[in-house]
Amino acid sequence: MVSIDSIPGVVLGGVLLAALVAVGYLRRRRRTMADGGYPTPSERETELETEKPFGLVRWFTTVDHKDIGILYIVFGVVAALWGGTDAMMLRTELITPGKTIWGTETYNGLFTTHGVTMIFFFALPVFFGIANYFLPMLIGADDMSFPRINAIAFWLLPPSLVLVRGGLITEIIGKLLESVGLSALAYPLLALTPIDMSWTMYTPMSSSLANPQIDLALLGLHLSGIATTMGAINFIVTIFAERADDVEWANLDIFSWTMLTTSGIALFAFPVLGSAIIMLFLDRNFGTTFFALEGGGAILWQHLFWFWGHPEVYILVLPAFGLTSLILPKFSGRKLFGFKFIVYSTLAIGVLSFGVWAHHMFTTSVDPRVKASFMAVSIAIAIPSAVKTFNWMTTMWSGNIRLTAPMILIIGGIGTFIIGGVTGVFLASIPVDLVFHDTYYIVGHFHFIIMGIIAMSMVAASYYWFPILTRRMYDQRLAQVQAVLLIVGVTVSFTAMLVIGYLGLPRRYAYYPAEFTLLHQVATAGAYIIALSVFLWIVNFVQSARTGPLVMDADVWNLKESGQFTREWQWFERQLQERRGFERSTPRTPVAEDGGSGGSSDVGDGGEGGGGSDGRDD
Ligand code: HEM
Ligand SMILES: [Cu+2]
Repeated sequence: MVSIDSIPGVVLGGVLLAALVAVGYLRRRRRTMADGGYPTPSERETELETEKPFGLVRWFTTVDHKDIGILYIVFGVVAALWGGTDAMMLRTELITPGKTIWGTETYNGLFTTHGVTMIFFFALPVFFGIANYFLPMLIGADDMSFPRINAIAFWLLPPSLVLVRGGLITEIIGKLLESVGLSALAYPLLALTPIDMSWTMYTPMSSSLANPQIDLALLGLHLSGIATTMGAINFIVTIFAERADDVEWANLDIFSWTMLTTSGIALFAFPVLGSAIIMLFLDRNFGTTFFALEGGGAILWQHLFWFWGHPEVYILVLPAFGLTSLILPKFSGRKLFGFKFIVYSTLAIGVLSFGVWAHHMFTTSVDPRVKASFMAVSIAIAIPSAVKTFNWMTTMWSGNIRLTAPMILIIGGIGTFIIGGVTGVFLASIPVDLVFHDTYYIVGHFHFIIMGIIAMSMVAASYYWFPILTRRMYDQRLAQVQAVLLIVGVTVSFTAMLVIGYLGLPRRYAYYPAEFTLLHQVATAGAYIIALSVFLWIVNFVQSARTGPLVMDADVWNLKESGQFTREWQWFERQLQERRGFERSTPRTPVAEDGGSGGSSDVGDGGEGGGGSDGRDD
């Protein structure tokens, strides 16, 4: 055994010193970074070219809202690809009625991890990322109110994703250990298999399954809930406290309004889920009886879960509404019609969303008179949603519509939202729900919203703000093709599911009667089209971010014409001007950051007239 005395003092001293130097170095680097507090005048001057640490250190230590926004978005996209792989595996299994590739156990694991990953780690993080990047700019703030909490909230997510999805990873590590003869170490790892209780985690199944991975997943979900709550508080405080002097409530932009409402809902919903998860954890491990028969029973879990679960769907869809309301007018050449009513309807949805949870429990033993009131509120919530839809249509009415990729996606999103919403109104009606409950109709319904307006508005935003994010332009033709493919894929896949459900096939089964084969194959074909479009989006995004034509004129979308050149674009214009000024006085070497050839065109042609519309042909 090596004892501490046997290590030479010089070595210990050296290690200690190296550690101190590293800490000091990091601290010195950090001092020059915006910490969102109160910058000194000299810091304010260098705001645009703030020095940041390089490489990984920068990304691990950043507290800048734009960097954190990008981290969130990248994380969300990675999670979506992982959850999307699950979806593709599910759909592939369903190509034939019997066993195609995966058996029932794997299938059960897949639809659970798919649902959990998409809901917790894709949809919300991406919106939080978009909001982190753009919301401070839209309201004229320097940063979020609590930049460090912002960073912590993000960094809780990767560990929670690993905790939730650990089963697969531990299985691989366990098998590896076993193969080199370390069975003792491998055994506990192999005991963790992917969770298969569905994303709703209904008791008694979730409380009685032996798999210890479920406990880890519960802890992971709890952690992600803490992260979301921290993020929500940050958005609320930022919108209240950091608005520029000329940003009143009356002219607060629509995306910030929806983020404010979403954060408000999250603030009340997530603690309930967090508590329920802890109760379930205690039931599983410490013999409490919250959800046992002699305690609250299985229905208690459903009440608590859906008290979070229904508001959650609005937490996800409100930012999508916000992006729709924000982007649509830009390509309609008109101001958003009925701004005030869109804000009011957002707030109305925020309040009503807490009064509808039991529509997920229409087939349970809940008192029928109680259910009837939930039916009434559920149908009522269609009204504010319809207000928005009609306002969007009116905004487009006799507008000067430009079918750019973001606009195609926004229109597609409105269309899918109408289908998802109308099928939802049917489900809100108790007699109809009794027929459709737990059939593919449900899967079709919520995917029209989730893969429809929610995913489409995200992709639309990625194109719309692409120049700000990368200072380059993407391939617009490819983007239009991608947009159309996404709309076609979603419509084909989930319409087929609505029909399958209408014919009465229950969901969550790996095997099904042969007469559904054709419809299932159509749904799978649609899913492959979606996958293709996602692939094209990634290719276009990554490739254009590296080598796309540089943007010279901040008014990429001709927004000045219709008086909609909003704050984030003005910020972008200042950035471009700064850079050009900077570049004129300091000639750049060819290895400068834009990378050789691209860099020179940045300085060339004296700016204004030339660029901006590179590659813009529609
Ligand atoms: C390519 C896109 C997608 C495809 C093909 C797809 C497909 C599926 C399939 C086949 C199921 C299982 C249905 C069953 O077995 O009963 C499912 C369930 C689910 N999906 Fe997706 N999905 C996609 C995208 C998404 C997205 C983006 C989200 C969320 C933001 C999402 C959330 C869910 C949820 C919550 C469930 C319910 C899981 C359950 O029933 O326990 N999906 N999806
Ligand atoms: Cu609901």
